[in-house]
Amino acid sequence: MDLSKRKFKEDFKKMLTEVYSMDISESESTEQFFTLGNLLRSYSSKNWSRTNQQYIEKQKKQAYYFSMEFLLGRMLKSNLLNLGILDTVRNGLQDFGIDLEQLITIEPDPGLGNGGLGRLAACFIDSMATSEIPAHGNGIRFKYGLFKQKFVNGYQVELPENWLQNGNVWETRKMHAAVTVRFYGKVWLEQNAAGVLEPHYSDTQDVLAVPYDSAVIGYDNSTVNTLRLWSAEIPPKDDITDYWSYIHQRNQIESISEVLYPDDSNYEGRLLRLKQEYFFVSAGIQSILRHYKKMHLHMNHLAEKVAIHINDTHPALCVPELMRLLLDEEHMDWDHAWNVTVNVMSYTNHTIMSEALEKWPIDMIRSLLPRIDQIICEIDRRFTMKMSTLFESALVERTRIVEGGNVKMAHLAIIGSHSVNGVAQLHTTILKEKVLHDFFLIYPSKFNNKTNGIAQRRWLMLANEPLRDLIQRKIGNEWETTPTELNMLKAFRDDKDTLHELAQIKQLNKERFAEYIKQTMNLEINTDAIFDVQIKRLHAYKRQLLNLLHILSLYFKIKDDPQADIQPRVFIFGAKAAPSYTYAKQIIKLINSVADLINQDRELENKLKIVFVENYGVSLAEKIIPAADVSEQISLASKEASGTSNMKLMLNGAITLATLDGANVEIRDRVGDQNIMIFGLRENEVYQYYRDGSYHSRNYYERNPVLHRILDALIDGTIPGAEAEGHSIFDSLVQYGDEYFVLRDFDSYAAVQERIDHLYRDTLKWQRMALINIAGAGIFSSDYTVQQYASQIWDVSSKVHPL
Ligand code: 7GP
Repeated sequence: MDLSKRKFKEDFKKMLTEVYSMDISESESTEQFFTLGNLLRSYSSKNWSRTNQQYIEKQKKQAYYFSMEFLLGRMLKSNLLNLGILDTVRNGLQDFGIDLEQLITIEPDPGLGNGGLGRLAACFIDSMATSEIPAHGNGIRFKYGLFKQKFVNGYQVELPENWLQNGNVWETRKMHAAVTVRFYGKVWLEQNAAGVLEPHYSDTQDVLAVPYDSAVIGYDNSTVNTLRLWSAEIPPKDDITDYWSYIHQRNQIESISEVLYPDDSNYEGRLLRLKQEYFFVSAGIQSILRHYKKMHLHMNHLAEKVAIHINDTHPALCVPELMRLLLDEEHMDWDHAWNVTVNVMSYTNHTIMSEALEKWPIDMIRSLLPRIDQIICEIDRRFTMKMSTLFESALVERTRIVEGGNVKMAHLAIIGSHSVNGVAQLHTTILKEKVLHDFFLIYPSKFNNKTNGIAQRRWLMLANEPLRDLIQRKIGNEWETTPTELNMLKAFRDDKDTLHELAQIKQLNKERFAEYIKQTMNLEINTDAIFDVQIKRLHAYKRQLLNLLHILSLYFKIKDDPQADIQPRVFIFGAKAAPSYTYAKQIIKLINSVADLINQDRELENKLKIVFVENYGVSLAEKIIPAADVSEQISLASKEASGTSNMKLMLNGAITLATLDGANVEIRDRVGDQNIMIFGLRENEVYQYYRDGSYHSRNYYERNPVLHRILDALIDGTIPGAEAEGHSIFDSLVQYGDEYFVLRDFDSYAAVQERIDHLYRDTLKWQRMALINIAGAGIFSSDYTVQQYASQIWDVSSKVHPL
């Protein structure tokens, strides 16, 4: 938008007076933040209503991204950037003596997600608006986001994250768009006067779903889409007879949107979770149909105007819920309703971890959602009947929805969708050949790949302004909207000045991060050291443990020979563990104890440090990633569906140290073997071990003296404070088979780490690799990913043609 500094300053002063009756000199950061937030809302409001109007007028097909999680991060700077007024506002505020960087910290970091899946959803909505795709987010307005992590004595402690405490400046409550969601009760079918079977309900518990809408502002265009998050409330009543039972009921209802479940890649079959899933699914679909009806088209044409995306299985009840509405409210017959439903729905799988696959006890569904239960059973009956004529019975049994008293949500999502996609090439191949092979035999054409992506606006333009400036000076700014243009940077691969500048920028970012760590953790880190970063959820398959064992090997090397020629390192970890995931929490404690051991040792000063940041989330990622030299992507091959921190780190010039897992494979293809550090078992070797059962981790402990010594350190008191954890982790690796092949991959990991140690010494060579990584990262922009979803899955328009 066009905005002069003068106009902005006038607007800001006026808004401050209107809202707070204050002068700038009287105002504090909080008032200033809310004033700016309100101002941005007013700047984008016209485009927001115009975008909606246009969608209606042109009868545009719209996509709705249903996701339990949207891990947005702070929105102030991102909105300023997308509106094109970041510098104007920064300068205007400066004239008032207000520092924008300080102001942004007033905004809480909305942690409405666990990890990759939720952050992907946030990158996607940004990219959808930027690519002018008519698509919106639909989710839950959790009162409490993902817990706040604290370390007490090295242990993870979880505290509530009350992000809404001071209100959310970006949202608008839309009472007129509220809908009712029904739980429990009895349902029966009765013929009406016209002879049509109609469902009747009694004794239901009704919940009012109230939407809170936020603007999703496109970058450098006039598109403003909507993120709609639902909040659960008690429906208004004017006949309250028992006050206390009313309060009780109210609390029970409000608990539905109270708190995000903190499990990542893990399934817990709790009733409240099922309520949450149905709640936002039913509310979302009801509101979509309400909107659709404004176009006065027959329901048979729904799929021509509406696409609904099921982000992992959490919203899989979309399938029976749309069926319910089409059958019961719109009186369609089953076959037509089913045809519409399948054409509307599409589904993404985000993990192959079997513990993440949702299965709900059919009895739980029957009591909570009696009509949905009937519909699921009927879908299942028809599926098995039809498939029995085409496939062997064992395959039909394996693929049916209701089995062993459980509803398999992935099966429901696959059967009820026209498209099923994985999130990286390797992941999709594994789905087709292994995890979902039976379904691939039944529906080969449903399967497709959409490799994940990241929003380069947040992860480069905002997080790393010095790098952004350098890129702009070298190749202009075409890449901001056509990210593969970053390729042009390759022309500078041998340009010493550019490479030196790159090195300087990295150094600056490292110094900034070091300063932050000094302030927040009271820890000094050597900025000449290699900053070696592993930031992601704590999960055994991601193998933070492998990283830690290698750190211990360096520790012993230096202790044995204080003069050892080792490049100084700072190992940076950020990771939350699910509160019920004991093993992951033990690993956190162990890392913290090793950190204490190393960080307090004078002999290691400036050579080795561990920084385990508390409460890792989007805002911390924005500080860490620009400062990273090495990007640890070391999951056991076949286990990480894609990964997205690998893309963010690469875009910021870190060198990837990786197994050939998830999207690492595509990163390797992009930058070439010379510019990435690959190690470890390949996916087919892992499966070979599974088949022949020939991996015996104990042999590695017994036969590899380096490993032997490191593993003994876990149990012989070398690491004070973590004796119990050390024993338990030792046992998991040596005694109980080492499920994720940590010991098997150790040597190959350590060897590559040593190569990194040498490579880093040659600054030009290192920065040349960094430059090639930055140049190659464009293809991993979520702009391209959503453009492919738009054209290949949703069939909705988008501005730029897909690659
Ligand atoms: C994650 C995957 O672990 C990660 O590899 C991928 O990059 C990301 O999704 C986005 O596709 N999965 C989750 O965050 C998750 O909770 C369980 O999966 C359903």
